[in-house]
Amino acid sequence: MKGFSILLILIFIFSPLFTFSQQQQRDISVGTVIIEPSPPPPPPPPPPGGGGPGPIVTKAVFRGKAYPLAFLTILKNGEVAATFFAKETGLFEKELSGIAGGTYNFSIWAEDKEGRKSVTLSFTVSVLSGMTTVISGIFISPTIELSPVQVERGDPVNIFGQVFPESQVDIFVSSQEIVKETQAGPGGEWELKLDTTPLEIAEHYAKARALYGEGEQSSFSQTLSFLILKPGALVCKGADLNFDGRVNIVDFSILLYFWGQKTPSNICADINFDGIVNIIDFSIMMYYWTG
Ligand SMILES: [Ca+2]
Ligand SMILES: [Ca+2]
Repeated sequence: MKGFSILLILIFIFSPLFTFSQQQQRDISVGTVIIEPSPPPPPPPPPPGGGGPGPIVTKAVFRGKAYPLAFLTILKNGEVAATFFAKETGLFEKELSGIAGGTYNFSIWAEDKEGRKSVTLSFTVSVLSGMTTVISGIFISPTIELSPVQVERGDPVNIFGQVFPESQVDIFVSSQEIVKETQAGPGGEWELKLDTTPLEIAEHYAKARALYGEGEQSSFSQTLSFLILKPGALVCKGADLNFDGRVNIVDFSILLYFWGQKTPSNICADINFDGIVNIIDFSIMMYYWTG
């Protein structure tokens, strides 16, 4: 959201570029500072009953990039104002009519074909009475998923999701700053097989951002966490140190054998993988005790 705020500020900086055409149409670009050309204005509605001025129509038009056939939701002041699907190209356009002039807080998010959600973009727009306000350049953030969410160091974590087709996707991994890049396919799917060898044994986070064309940039995706475990850790079965399905005196005797050892040769004896076999491992064992 921070990046998005900066972009909104940029929009204000670039506000002289907004076109206030003679055809009562106003264009606002959201998500990037690219001002898209406005389509020709629709012909004026035929006057009812012939003669007299037509009704004053106030409209907001939302236009931008999501994923092929993404399911989009627009909120107006926190309430659902429209739901619709993006085109197969990933582009979308939605017109909200029947709204009064005024300042609105609009939000928009997308759900991809797997039900994963983008982050929600929110922006405040002044809709002028009797005009069509076009909010263009909306670039919905990528969706993101991790699999598996815990691995032994050295095993890959697949990071994937959906985005506007053919976008470049930058993946940011923290707490160690690692930035990887991948390219989305024609269907908008993107994937990165992250090599976890350089990562510390700890919890890490991943998020993604998309770039398209010349400088169009989405906001960040949701941030997801994953856990890097010591190699061999996933082989262990918690407090069941001899893998017989029970936690009992046999496991306790194994624990005692390695008691006080740092990095024990039986890595499973260090049940919580904190580097030492001690009272904490014992209390975990008591918790899972089956007798
Ligand atoms: Ca056992
Ligand atoms: Ca321990």
